[in-house]
Amino acid sequence: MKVFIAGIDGYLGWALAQYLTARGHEVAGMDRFLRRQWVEEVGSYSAIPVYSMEERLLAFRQRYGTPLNFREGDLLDYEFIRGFLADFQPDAIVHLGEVPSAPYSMIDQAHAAFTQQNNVVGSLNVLWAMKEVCPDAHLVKLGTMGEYGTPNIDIPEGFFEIEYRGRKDVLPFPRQANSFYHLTKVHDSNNTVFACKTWGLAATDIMQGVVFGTQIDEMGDDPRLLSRLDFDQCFGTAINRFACQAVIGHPLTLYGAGGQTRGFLPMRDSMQCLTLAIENPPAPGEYRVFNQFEECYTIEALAYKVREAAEAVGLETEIYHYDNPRTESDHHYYNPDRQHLIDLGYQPTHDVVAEVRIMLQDLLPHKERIYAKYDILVPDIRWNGGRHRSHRIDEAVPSA
Ligand code: USQ
Repeated sequence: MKVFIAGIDGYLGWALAQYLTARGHEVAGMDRFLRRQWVEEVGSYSAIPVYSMEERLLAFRQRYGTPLNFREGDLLDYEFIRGFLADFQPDAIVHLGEVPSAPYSMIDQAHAAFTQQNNVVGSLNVLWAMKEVCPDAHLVKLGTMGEYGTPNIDIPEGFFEIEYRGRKDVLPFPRQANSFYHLTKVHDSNNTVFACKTWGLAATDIMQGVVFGTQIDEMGDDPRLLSRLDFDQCFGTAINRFACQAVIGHPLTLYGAGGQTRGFLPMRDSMQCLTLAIENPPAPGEYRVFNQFEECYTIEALAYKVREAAEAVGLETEIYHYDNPRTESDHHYYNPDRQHLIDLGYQPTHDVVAEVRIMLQDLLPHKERIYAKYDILVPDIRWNGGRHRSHRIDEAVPSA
């Protein structure tokens, strides 16, 4: 199949380009390298060095024996995205080209406005370009489990049957996103539903949980093919941050009580799931939703798993609770479905500790590089405005 990836230079995009090419798909992609700039803006860099796109493209051609069809450009530049899609005529478009960070969107008005403009208008441009130049393509749109928030009832995959005042209907499950970033994904979902209904486009909206991991097997040992791995408060997701903290002996930063429960999945499972969605497209006009995660854990349980993996490679790790910079519930019910991907053959990896051990081994050679950013690991971006650094709210959690 011909697969177009928006955001191909990012954490997932670069890995997906390789995963798909290794399976015989023809891949094209675009990026404006904004992720590199945002991470620099918040005072950090990737723990694993990221090579220039020229070097990445060369390594790609050497490993896979085929060039990657890449163009630099912005989804906000409508003529650019329309022209690229018109030329490439993809069977599937995987849209990963958004700001992925809740804290970044909460820094101040300018960052909230930028995140909403970039994500919502960029996605709208993809929908319009599809309608105009490749209406038969399948859009695989990266949403987030965070669209649903943490309701006190089970979370279905996108829709649920509801009875109200004696009448029944199947309606979108309520969205209760908890940051201006997560809200962009809700707005994207609404626009995508509308485009499918009105123009007959086909789309899969992926409600993805929190991804972690440094590599997929396809990357081999060429450092130019590795994905980035962020650990700052904005672009580092929880387990990735914990693994980097463990490597340099920084206490793991649990926000609040640590009872926040989320669905998590290793990068290799994310690749498997996105590929299943691509290879099993919906019918024209269909909008479907996949909840995409391996298993649900509390953040505290994950911190213990990271500590267990760290101890196995000889690293002593402490876990501290910090006052939560986010406004979120840290004890709540959480029971989302994830049947659609299982029905398509998704086989979860199931071993978080083993995956974290691989991460630690990949990160240890970059210990000095991570250590140089020791001072930025405690968060200071607060959901209620302003910035001040979180403080410890208890003594270290004792050894299990
Ligand atoms: N957390 C900590 N300590 C940390 C970092 C995070 O306790 O050092 C807590 C947060 O308070 C939160 C949970 O861990 O309760 C998850 O935080 P996160 O930063 O790993 O993930 P989140 O902000 O929710 O966003 C990430 C991705 C985003 C994606 C989302 C999926 O950055 O793009 O949409 O995961 S989900 O969380 O299911 O909405």
